Amino acid sequence: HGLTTALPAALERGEFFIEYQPLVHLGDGRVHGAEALVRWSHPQHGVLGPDHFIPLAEHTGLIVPLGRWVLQEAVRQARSWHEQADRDRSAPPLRINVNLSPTQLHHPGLVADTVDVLERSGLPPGALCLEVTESALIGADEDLLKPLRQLAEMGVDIALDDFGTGYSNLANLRRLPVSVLKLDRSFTQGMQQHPADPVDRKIVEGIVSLAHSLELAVTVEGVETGVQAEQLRQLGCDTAQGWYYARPGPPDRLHTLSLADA
Ligand code: G
Ligand code: G
Ligand code: MN
Ligand code: NA
Repeated sequence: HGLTTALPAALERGEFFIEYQPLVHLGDGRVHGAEALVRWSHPQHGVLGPDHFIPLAEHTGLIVPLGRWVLQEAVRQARSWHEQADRDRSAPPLRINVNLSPTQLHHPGLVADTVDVLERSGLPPGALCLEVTESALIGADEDLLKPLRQLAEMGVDIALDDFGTGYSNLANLRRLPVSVLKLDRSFTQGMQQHPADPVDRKIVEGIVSLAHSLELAVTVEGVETGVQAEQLRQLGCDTAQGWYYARPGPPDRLHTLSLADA
């Protein structure tokens, strides 16, 4: 594959950039934070989404330096939002979500790199949320969980991404150092009609009730309409993300959005 050999050079040439998609509180629509989503501005192919190069980067190991770059860049951006909010005495400080792939999870430098990035930026650990897919943690042993546990003890939030697609044992949740469930967008799709599909309703109700009893927050993904947002709010979901609020975009927009609701 031609892209394989191009990846390390692309990282060196600074061809990657990050778009930010807001997360909002379902209760009042205030901006809660943003998810960092990496893109590659390819000199011939134009802007490529993560599906075009993350699997390759995983396969070749480049995901480790690339992931470190994303973390550093996103954390620095979040720190700059915090500084703006301080200056404007406005909106509460925004939080930043960063995706971790399975290879990064297995990499021995994860905790040290994260601590280093946080310390150099001055962002409080509590403002960072690392997203790990549910499938990456299925059957995870203590060795794999230990770094996540260490990060959680420092105050970093760990979110279970694409939750509900991985067939994980719900009782297993108790064992994981996670504080957020990100409900997969297939559940959101089931909320398009009003009233929603009764089975989807029951499932979301059950997940929310279990999550809250374990003191986990629930974020819903892929919200595209007000009907979905309202039904998910009524079911007790805490925060939401999706095109209804905003598409992924440049970082400057986030601060403006959060000022607008201050
Ligand atoms: O917008 P979207 O096409 O950005 O994202 C597609 C997928 O790519 C999502 O599943 C998302 O979790 C993943 N992704 C986006 N950015 C990153 C990143 O920085 N690291 C990793 N590992 N995955 C990412
Ligand atoms: O990490 P994760 O798999 O959750 O990445 C989020 C993915 O979902 C990205 O590809 C992002 O562009 C996409 N996305 C974000 N909002 C919406 C939405 O409202 N609808 C759909 N179909 N996709 C979305
Ligand atoms: Mn994600
Ligand atoms: Na997801």
